[in-house]
Amino acid sequence: MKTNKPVLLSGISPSGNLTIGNYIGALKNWVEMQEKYDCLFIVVDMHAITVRQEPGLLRSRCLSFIAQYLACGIDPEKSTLFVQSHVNAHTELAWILGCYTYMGELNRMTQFKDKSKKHPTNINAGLYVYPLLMAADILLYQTDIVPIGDDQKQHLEITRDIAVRFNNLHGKVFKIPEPCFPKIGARIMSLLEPAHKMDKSDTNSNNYVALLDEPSIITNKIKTAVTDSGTQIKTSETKPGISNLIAIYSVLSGITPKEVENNYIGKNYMTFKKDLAEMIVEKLRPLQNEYKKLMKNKDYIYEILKKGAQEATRRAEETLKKVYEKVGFILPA
Ligand code: ATP
Ligand code: LTN
Repeated sequence: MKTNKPVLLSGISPSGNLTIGNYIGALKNWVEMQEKYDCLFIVVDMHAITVRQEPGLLRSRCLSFIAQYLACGIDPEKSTLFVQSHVNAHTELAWILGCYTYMGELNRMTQFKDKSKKHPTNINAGLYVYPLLMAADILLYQTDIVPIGDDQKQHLEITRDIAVRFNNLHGKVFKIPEPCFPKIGARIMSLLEPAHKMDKSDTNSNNYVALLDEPSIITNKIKTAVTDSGTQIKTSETKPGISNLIAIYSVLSGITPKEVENNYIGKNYMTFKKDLAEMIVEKLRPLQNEYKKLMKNKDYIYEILKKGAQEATRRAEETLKKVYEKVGFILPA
């Protein structure tokens, strides 16, 4: 499936429930970029186990995430879709990259600090070296562009730093990837705590709208979402709650935040929230129907994953071989 198009790669970890934050920050853009780029999309199950997972649940969630990628519009004929643990080269390259990364660099990662606070009894080494595995995901495929939300900025920067360091020592082995952030919605905030980002592993499910939430649940969650004091439907730095809802409305309906504000001049929060909930329900309905159909045909999903892993392995091995040569390993005869 390798073409002359620039390579685009991104991944989501199969933890929690995919949310409209993941959709807006990642999936929606992936779907739109499939025409212009040679895309690889990964369910990064190895990243997921940096936080304790129940094995059976992880397995079914991984399959469910793939079905949700497909239901959102990822086309397996155009893009390579695969599960991280199916391609050995990711962990193999991650080890080598670790030998080209300083602890001081890893110590600066804010996601590590945040997750350590959230899971104080399980601050494991995997969580600490998480950025190395992400760097391997990206660098193995000579990736040009990585669409991500705002929270992943630092991980992309460290990937670039490691790649530049390796290339300076050994010659041009890795392409230096560029990040790509959505113009609106790079950071969708939590519904009840709009100072924090919407998080798919949040223990309080009222903080997010999941892609698979029932209509009545969506309506309820939007109804109880925190809005700020005042009555105006207007974006403002001092009003993170309503600003977040306007951003969600804007991206999902395809109109600008300004147009949303103009449509709601003189109307109250309740009317806005009712319309927003209806709009989300309608937007997610076709996706949910497609998801249900796909989950009835798991053989089809396994077939896509098999093809995806074969294609990804072939491409990843090319880079890994170059790396092995450069660092001085004897290649098997
Ligand atoms: P977890 O809570 O399980 O760590 P998460 O919701 O942060 O998960 P990730 O798997 O870390 O999700 O992210 C998948 C993709 O979705 C990334 O590109 C990330 O930047 C994007 N993303 C996650 N949350 C948001 C958000 N609230 N707004 C915009 N983009 C987001
Ligand atoms: N760390 C990312 C998920 C991720 C990723 C990647 C994103 C793992 N590997 C490669 C882009 C490219 C996150 O969103 N938590």
